[in-house]
Amino acid sequence: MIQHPITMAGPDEDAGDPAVVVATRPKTKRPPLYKVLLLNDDYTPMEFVVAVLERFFGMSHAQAFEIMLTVHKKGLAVVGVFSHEIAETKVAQVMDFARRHQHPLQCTMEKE
Ligand code: TYC
Repeated sequence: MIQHPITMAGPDEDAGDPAVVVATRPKTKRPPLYKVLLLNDDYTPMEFVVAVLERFFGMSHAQAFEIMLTVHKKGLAVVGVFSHEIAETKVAQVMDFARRHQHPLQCTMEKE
């Protein structure tokens, strides 16, 4: 590497020099968010899906019914957006609740 003899510093020439201050940007990257998706199937009763949305996603009965119908018609819907840890917990809660009631309901998450 060619350096101008007057203006450029050699390797680590400024190291520890109290007069050299380098500006830094405090880069606070927001943590990624995850969509929780509910998938349609032919067997899980509509009322069960409504109950899931009320219980685990804090929806009103009307809201839950509306989202359930969207999943039923479109095949899937986003039912919430959360941090990785919360999304993982929601998915586990839904999958466990469905399994315990012997319904094939599927719930997954994906990075937004
Ligand atoms: N398709 C189901 C039925 O007709 C209802 C259903 C809705 C199932 C949403 C799953 O995520 C779901 N009984």
